[in-house]
Amino acid sequence: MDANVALATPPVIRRADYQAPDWLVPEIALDFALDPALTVVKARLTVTRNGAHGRPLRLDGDGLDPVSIAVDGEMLADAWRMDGPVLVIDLPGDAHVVETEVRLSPETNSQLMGLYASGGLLCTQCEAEGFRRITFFPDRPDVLSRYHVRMAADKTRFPVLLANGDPVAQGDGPDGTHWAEWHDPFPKPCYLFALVAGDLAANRDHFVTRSGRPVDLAIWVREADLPKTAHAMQALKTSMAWDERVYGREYDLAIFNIVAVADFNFGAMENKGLNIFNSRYILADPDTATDADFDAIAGVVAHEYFHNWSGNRVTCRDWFQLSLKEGFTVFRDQGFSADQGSPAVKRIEDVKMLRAAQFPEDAGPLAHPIRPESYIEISNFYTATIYNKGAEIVRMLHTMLGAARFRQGSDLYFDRHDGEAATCEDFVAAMEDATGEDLAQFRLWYGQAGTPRIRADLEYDAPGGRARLLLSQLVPPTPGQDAKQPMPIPLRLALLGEPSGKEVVAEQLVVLKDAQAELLFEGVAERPVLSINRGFSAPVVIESNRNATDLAFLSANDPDPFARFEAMQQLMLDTLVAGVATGQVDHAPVVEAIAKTLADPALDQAFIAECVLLPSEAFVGDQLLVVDPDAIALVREGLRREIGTQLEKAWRGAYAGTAANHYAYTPPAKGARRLRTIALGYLAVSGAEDADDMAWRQYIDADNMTDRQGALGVLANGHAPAREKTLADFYKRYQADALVLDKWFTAQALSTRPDTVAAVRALAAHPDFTLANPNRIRSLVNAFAVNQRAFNDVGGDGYRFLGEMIVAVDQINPQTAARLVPPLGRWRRFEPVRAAMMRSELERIVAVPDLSRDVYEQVSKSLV
Ligand code: 0A1
Ligand code: ZN
Repeated sequence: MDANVALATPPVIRRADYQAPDWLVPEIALDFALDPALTVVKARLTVTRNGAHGRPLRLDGDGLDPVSIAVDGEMLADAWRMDGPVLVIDLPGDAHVVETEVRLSPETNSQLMGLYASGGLLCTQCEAEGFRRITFFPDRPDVLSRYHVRMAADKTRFPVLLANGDPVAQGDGPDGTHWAEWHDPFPKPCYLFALVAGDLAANRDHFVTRSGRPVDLAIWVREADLPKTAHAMQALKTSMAWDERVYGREYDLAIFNIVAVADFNFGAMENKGLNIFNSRYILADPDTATDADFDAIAGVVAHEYFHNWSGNRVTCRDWFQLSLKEGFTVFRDQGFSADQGSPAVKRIEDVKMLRAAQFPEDAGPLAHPIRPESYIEISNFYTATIYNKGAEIVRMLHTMLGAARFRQGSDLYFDRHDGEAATCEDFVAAMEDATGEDLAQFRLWYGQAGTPRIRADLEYDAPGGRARLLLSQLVPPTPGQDAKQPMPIPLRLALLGEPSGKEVVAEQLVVLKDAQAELLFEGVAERPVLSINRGFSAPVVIESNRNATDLAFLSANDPDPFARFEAMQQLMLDTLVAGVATGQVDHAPVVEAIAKTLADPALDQAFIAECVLLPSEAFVGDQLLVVDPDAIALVREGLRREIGTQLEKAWRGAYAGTAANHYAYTPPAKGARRLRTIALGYLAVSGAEDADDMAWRQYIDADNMTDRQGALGVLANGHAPAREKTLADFYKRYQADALVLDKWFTAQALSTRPDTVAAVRALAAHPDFTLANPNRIRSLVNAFAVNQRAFNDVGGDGYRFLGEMIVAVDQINPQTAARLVPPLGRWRRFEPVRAAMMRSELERIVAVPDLSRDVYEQVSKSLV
């Protein structure tokens, strides 16, 4: 058995082994005879030898059988061979034309990589390595080609035929078919190739670039969904203008198409001139999409659009450089979203996301630097570390250089590498060359994994009017990296005088470069309180000697909104952690701080809403050496109840003050809706008799999905008769709308009720549940796995359920299955009984024969 496992162990790809491609492909012509059951793909590659070597041409394939192969017009009989899935051809000269033909079956492609069928459409997904499932090709991002695409299909079933670039010709063919030709003038790596065929309708619009070039915009959806595309279109136009203004980047083709598909592994894909989206990031109207959905749509539309420069015009040399395009593009979309609404609230949301998804990754068995050293399956590296920590690292450059110099750096990067496949090193070098800043030590951020812990202790000598700040940093060990070097940590900090609330030391940017540092401040006339890592200037954990009084003071007085939120979070966290450790919870400081925040007329409701929420059970667990989910739930629930009961009047006031009026998608109206449901949640835990009734009224009277889903979420946690009534009504109303039905599954999967595991098992057998649709899997299974109580149910059935799902989904869609593994991978952090159950679930999975590389990598690494 061990020998078999060793034999079957998939190869490890290493960054250090990078070699330039042996052969380049400057031109490719593709010809598709499209049919869901049997599609014929003919490819014509112009290949040129790259450098002086005698090596053969190696073309990647995955599940492909060559039907025919020709070189320079001659059919080859024996000058080719298969090396596993790779087609190897010996070529005598330095330039040749290679033609291949393969057959595909899109309708049975359940992995959703390559060419596949979704709801009657045919579409492609090629990033990272899906193009090799369509045709034989050197499937690596540093081979850039000009694409000519011809496709033919049945005209009735597939009236719309789209590919990258510009349409150049179209016409009718035999037997009810028609055809179209597209040409993309920009050389691109094959992961950016796309085509779509189907019965689609377009929301069309228009944009004129700042240099006066007209661009036709179209969002393609099923005809019935057209009314739900207005928000995405608005976001597209706004992001095009934003990228011109903030980064000086203009769009470069005459057409920009977006297509929405129902079955999609990730969020969306930036194929050149033809973005393909998971429909959940396009379709929205107030009745079916929440405020969070609207925000996410704008963010993802912007993200994919911004990739046209950060990803497409300048692409990645190899997949180890993935964060070059993803981290930078997330930073860009975060800036865009911040500019559309409240920058402070956006920053809070981004940091919460980082803490929920990336910090645990950085602290667990799958930790990796933003530029990894090795992988088994690259799809597993589309992680919160590559994306969100990657964005934080770009943000630190922005903070240290300042906006103007950062812009000089990004201009130089785009100019220097336009049309090239670049590296993270190229990005840092451009920042350095444009600004003269020495970024030698900063490069450590690209190679070292783990979240740095910063110790910050402030001492005050009152008679001398002196304050001394002792700073130190520790980058914890991570798999394969035992010893770490100190990194530059940019900390925006100030000292606030207590009680005046004035800055006794004005804000400054301190870059902690060494393991330890000491800062002295003179002339400090008032007791100072430390405000540090303002705006979350570095993605680190801060530990300090600030007590509950200091934190409460900051939560009421810090002029930096993020720091103010953060002080409240830290106060809550300290209270909860102490509660778990001692069994005693001192509610008063938290209750009082929340009361003050609720009553502060200077604060907007969206910001208040963020401040008054307790940190999640998962985040509390992340602070502890040994996680006991029952203890955490008990203490947190107790604190929630106190906040609800003691502040009942304030919550009623907040609820009344945010009473539903006519729906508008504006920052104040969004803030009101958010605070309203939070107030309802506190009233519900306080045991207020009318809370269930209020929730039902909110649900039934709502003129928007935010209020409706909010009320459903509150009711889902309880046992009131209104719960079943609401769930049944929701199902009946939205049964036909897959994206809304996902919310029905999620509301139940997130319930804090003790019977949730059984309920989720029953939902997995519901006729509307399917493993064929990734959104539906995520709505139930991924949601369940973040539900700390149900997933960690002490009987162990939550772990078993997830294990069963991983194995079942792996047969259909390995990428989606692999994304279910990390919650089990956290086993080491749990108390021994649960740790043993989680571990044995992973062992059961790894013993399953024919596991995908995707799941194998995640499970085997989680067991080490
Ligand atoms: N580049 C895309 C993410 C993406 C990656 C892989 C995919 O394959 C299923 C799909 C999308 C982005 O950052 O938006
Ligand atoms: Zn991206």
